[in-house]
Amino acid sequence: MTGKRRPPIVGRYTQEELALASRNSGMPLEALRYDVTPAGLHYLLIHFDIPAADAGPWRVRIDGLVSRACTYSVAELQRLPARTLRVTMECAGNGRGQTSPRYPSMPWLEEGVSTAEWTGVPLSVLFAEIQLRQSAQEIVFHGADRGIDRGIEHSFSRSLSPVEAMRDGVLVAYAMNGQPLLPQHGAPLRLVVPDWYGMASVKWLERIEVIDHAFEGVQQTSSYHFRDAPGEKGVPCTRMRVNSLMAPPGIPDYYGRRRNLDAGPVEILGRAWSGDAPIRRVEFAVDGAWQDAVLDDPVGDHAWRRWTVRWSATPGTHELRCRATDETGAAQPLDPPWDVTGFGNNAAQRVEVLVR
Ligand SMILES: Nc1nc2c(c(=O)[nH]1)N[C@H]1C(S)=C(S)[C@@H](COP(=O)(O)O)O[C@H]1N2
Ligand SMILES: [Mo]
Repeated sequence: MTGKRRPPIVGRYTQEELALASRNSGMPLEALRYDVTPAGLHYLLIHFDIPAADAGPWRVRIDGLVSRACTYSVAELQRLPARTLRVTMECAGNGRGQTSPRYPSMPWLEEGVSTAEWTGVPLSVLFAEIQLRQSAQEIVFHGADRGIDRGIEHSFSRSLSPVEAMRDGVLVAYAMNGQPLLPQHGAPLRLVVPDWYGMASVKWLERIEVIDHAFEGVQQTSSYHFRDAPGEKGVPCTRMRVNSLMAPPGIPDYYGRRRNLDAGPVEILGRAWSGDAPIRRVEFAVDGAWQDAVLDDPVGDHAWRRWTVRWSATPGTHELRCRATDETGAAQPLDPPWDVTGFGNNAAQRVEVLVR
């Protein structure tokens, strides 16, 4: 399934981008102060409409190439062994709004990332009782939300290989930060795939289907690929690239959100994450002069790492930046990496400040 791709945009934002940006809120960067993002501040990405869903009658069906098909209610899942995991989730399109030309889609600047504590049943626990048939090749996770993209009507569905799906930490989650899932985060059930970009964590999960071929849904083969040129097959988006953000210091100007602060010592706080490996290093720059930030101890295998740096702010206009490196040696680029549909922009953040 391919469908028609939209032509790129240079310059002013469109009415359609504004409508998407109003529906899909980002995490305000001052919320970087929280280890776990309060549920109401967690970023949102909803392709279609939030489906009407009552936890009581909701069932998730497991079928296809399995030893026996079965369905679970939310209450039945809650009686199985549970696991709670702190997971940093980032939208693969985060940073798209800072690329040019940009693909017409959700125009995130940099705020499409958050961390939550998800509770649910490990998928490996569910599949301990249901065997995959020999011919099983992929496991498809179907959401209940439906819409049209590039002229093709579909439900939001994504697949994983059995090895990825059974990986430690992959959950069918029914709670977020200790509360039942909110409607916008997939109530009553969603998949949570730690370390991967957010599109893998299918919300409003109603069916888990085991198939004997490569799944070719719109959200699998047409979208969520890194592509250098239109028409290329591309490379699937999977794990989150190394990335970091700082909470902009000082106070903002209302309309431009430019930062103002007083001269003198200031502590800058931020977070760094990577879906590939632990964070090794975070650097911070004032006007292009880089120094190492101080890393806090890690707080989980799948969660962002807090960092701080002290800066003696001197009067004038300055550009602050931060950049992380993970244990594979991958570091954030200084300029946005090129991608046709604007995925994976992990360029080092820029914050302009006026010191008084
Ligand atoms: N069913 C369904 N699942 C979905 C989506 C969706 O639109 N429908 N959006 C995906 C994308 S692109 C992201 S980034 C995450 C966002 O999860 P959140 O809104 O809970 O932060 O959900 C993913 N799961
Ligand atoms: Mo996303």
